[in-house]
Amino acid sequence: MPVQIDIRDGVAVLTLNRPPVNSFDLALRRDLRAAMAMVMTRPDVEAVVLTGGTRHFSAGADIEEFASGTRGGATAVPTLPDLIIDLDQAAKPVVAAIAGTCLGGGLEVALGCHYRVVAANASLGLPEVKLGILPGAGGTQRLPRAIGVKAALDMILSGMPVNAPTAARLGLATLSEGDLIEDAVAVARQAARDGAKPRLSLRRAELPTDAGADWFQRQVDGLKRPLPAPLACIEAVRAAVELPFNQGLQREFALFRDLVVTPESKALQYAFFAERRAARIEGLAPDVQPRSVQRVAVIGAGTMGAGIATVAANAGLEVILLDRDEASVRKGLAGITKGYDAALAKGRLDEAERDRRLGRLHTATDLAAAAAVDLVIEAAFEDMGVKQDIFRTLDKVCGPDTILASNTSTLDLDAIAAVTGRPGQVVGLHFFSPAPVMRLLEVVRGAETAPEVLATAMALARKLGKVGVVAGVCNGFIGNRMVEEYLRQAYFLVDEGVLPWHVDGALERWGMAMGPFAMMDLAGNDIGRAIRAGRQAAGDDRPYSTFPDKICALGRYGQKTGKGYYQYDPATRARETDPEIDALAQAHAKEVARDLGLPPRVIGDEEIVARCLLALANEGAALLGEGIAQRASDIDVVYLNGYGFPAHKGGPMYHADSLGLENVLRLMEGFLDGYQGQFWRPAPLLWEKASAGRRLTA
Ligand code: 3H9
Repeated sequence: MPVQIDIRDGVAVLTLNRPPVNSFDLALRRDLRAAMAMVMTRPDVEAVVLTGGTRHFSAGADIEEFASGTRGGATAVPTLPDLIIDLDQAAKPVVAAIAGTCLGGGLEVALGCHYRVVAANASLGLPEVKLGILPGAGGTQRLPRAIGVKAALDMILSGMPVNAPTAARLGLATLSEGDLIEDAVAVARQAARDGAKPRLSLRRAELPTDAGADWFQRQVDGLKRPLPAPLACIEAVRAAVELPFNQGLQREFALFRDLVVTPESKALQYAFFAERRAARIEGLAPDVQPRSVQRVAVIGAGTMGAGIATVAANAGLEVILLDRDEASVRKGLAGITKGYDAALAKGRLDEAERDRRLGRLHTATDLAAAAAVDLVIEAAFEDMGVKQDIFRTLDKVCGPDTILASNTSTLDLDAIAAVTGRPGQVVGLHFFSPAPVMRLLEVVRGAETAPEVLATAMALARKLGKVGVVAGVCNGFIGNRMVEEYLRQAYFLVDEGVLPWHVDGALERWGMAMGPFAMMDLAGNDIGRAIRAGRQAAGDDRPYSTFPDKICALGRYGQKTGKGYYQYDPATRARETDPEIDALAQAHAKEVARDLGLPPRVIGDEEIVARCLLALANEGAALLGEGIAQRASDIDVVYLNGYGFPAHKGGPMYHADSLGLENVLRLMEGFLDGYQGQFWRPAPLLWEKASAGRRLTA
């Protein structure tokens, strides 16, 4: 049964039992309504405790229902708001006993209860804004009444959960010191004795007197991006302050219904499920189990290696950080310690936790130190010879069950695996920089990678808090192979007279976190040059703009040298346009125009965005067709988590689908006659799907 009922000496304990996460689908809503009606009429029940087990009180409304329309959907009766009104209006006291996640509609249910008691592992939040919606079951009306308007809007706009001590400090819940259910039952009994049923719906939501009349407008002005969901969140909380409770509820639900069908929300809902789908490995036999990974060695104590070691230590793994000499490992460890100290200073970490993490980090200068680990992650210099040497040695010194992983971003994993006697135990783990921050982890499956090893790598990604995406072997795997085409177009645009800041501006206005030139300044223009040189050496003779090499020749490698396509404030790293770059770009475009006889032409934002993004989608379709990615949505997950693609646009493949593949083909056909038009031949899969009237992401 979705709701289990246990009557304990006058208190009915209702346990939500809808695996995996107690999301409030229609079945759970109906069953909870029936259970509530039943216990309200039973004379031997004087109060109710509502709980959800130890891991998930509830993950909120069932997101899958949003897409399924009215019948059986989020608006089918009883709706979540209906159910919460039942709880609020219940004649007997209702206590929410919360352990684990209590999110979205789950927290709204708890807010509808008269009391809330939380276990130490509780995490409470209203993440709806991340799905492009707002809390539509009273959250925007009750939370401000529970913890004040400012704190409530903060939680609603950030979508970030609070932990149990914070919830207690905010006055959202009482912290259970012992057994959660026993404590909640005690609260319920006391309330029954007192006849107390404090209802948030009867409280007022007021702004503090010092907030000022234009407080809500300032919240709107302060939004990073005025997307529909955050705007509606502010409007709904304003209604909590300005309208009677019931009218506020109606306003909120009307806003919810409008939001749930916006393109932004649909893209965000898609992204939510795409991320979960990415965890599944196609064709994996059900009996394949991941191995346990407790001890890892990281080879290379540079920025990437130290970052990976940090991620592993943070996740509770024992780590050996290895490099050729003492000075290098000491430098790596010092960097890690500095990072922890900075987190400590910002209050993100306490001293005990920092010391625990540092205690898991060990250093060594001999690869033999990796003999007994479960997994080695090589993050040495990006050079095939260097990597093959390391793998040859590792193969000799490591135990037969040790998995050998490479963090290569472009090199042929199979050629690395081939120098070992255990190619089945070799896998790619391509972290993105900075490793502790970036969520993406490309898990590269070599031709011989054993299913168990792949499953272990994906399980490890989850343990490390990363989003693992399986990729096949090719130059650049999923993300960097596609970005090459994106950058190619960006540089071609400069060839045609568009200034770098204009290209970046157009894409950033469209929603990218960073335009391609700012991105390369961050990654290092010398790194880009080395990758291009590697490709050319491997026989890639496709045309490329000479502009980036000209910039590199000036030593303008990007942020690390203070200058790249922009100039950077040494203290703040704030970027500024540089007249020198404008002049260079103009001179470069003149040269190209003269050499190729190009007619002058004005290129606007629309074309810039279309060319850069469709180059991504076309290459994505190519690699999907080749089987490098398992599914189109995995490609989107890569771009959303590794390349600053805006989540509310769903990813490059979803974006192409949103435009309509026929329109995409039409646009590409238009570019075919333009400058370097040969790059606009549609990938066979794109052509196929468009012709069949299908989508890439279906
Ligand atoms: C809302 O509440 C709206 C209301 O305000 C108004 C209504 C009128 N629905 O993430 P996991 C599935 S909006 C449906 O791997 P974890 C998920 O797809 C909701 N399905 O586990 C996966 O399925 P599968 C606001 C859901 O332990 C499985 O559960 N709430 C939902 O790493 C396991 O998920 C949120 O935004 C859902 N709500 O993390 C919270 N949640 O196995 C969304 C999960 O088939 N959820 N599933 O792939 C989460 O953040 C995480 O899932 C959670 C667990 C932290 C709960």
